[in-house]
Amino acid sequence: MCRGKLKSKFLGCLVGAAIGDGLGAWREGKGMVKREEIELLTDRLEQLTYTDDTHMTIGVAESLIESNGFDGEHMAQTFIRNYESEPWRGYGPGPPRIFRMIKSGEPWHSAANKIYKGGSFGNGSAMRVAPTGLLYYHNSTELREIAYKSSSITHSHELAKEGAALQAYAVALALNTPPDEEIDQEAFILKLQNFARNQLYKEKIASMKELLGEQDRRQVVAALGNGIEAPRSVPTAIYCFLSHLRSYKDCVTYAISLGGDTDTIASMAGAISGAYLGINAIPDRWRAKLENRAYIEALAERLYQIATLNFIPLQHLEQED
Ligand code: F2R
Ligand code: MG
Ligand code: MG
Repeated sequence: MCRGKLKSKFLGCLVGAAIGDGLGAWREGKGMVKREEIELLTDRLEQLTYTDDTHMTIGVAESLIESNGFDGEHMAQTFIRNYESEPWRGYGPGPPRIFRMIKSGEPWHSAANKIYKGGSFGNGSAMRVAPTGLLYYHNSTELREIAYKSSSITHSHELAKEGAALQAYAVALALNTPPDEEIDQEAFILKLQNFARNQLYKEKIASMKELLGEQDRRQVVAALGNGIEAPRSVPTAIYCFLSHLRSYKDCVTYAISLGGDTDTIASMAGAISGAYLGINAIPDRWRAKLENRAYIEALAERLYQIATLNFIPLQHLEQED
């Protein structure tokens, strides 16, 4: 893959995640909706304002860039700084409580154990993990380790950490496949199966395979979920991508049509689709409406520079075409 294509995929991933969030935010917590209605809604919106999903994704990217890799204290302080400057972004209940604990002196690596039983298994750490999938796209061991650690700042439950790692891994798999190369859905699912360590996720991934080609969206929601919990949204987002491989627009529109946690599922699906197809696959009229687009693109470019400076595998080095 040439450098230009790889950079386009980094941009597609972060911009794709933010647009999925901004579009999906209008249907969060609501039921299923026809795809035509989503099209009408997107035409009416003047600006795509993003929510906590993108706000925290920006925080992960900023911290990975400023620290040249993962630094837990730095990332926690970045989340706190961003939250305090824009607390109205629609955060889940858990993270603000954790931010207050850390500000009161609780270490970043233990605060998250103090909420819920066994820590949170909400999807808040998977929804923000795309920059980790980008930066560690060449090393799945490191990718898992950093996904777990970055999750544990706010979401220390095994299901949240595993959900974040799976989402990051899906981003990396998509990034590693040239956009003009067909993704083999079954091979992609097998890689996810081999990567997953948790039984519930293994079962959900097995369901994905059975659902490919399913026309009834109710069956998809019944099997995979559309909720705020990581195991009821991460597999759904990956499925939205796998069932709409060739179109970013169809992937994100389908994700929103499933109802439930639509900003988050569309954001995670959009991150994977953008990482596969690249920035030019995202409709211009959507890109033009995205709030803070120049900054999000600048973060993606910086991640690209760091990731490729540190590592470009030989098979990725090809002449520009
Ligand atoms: N907060 C929202 N949406 C609500 C409305 C927003 C509105 N439009 C507005 O503008 O105000 N969306 C965002 O939150 C989700 C991510 O949440 P996160 O960060 O995971 O939060 P939390 O609190 O950690 O977990 C979410 C819920 O999951 C349940 N839960 C988690 N762990 C649990 C455990 N161990 N036991 C029992 N339940 C557990 C709880 O109900 C948590 O509240 C995204 O959708 C984002 O878009
Ligand atoms: Mg949100
Ligand atoms: Mg949400």
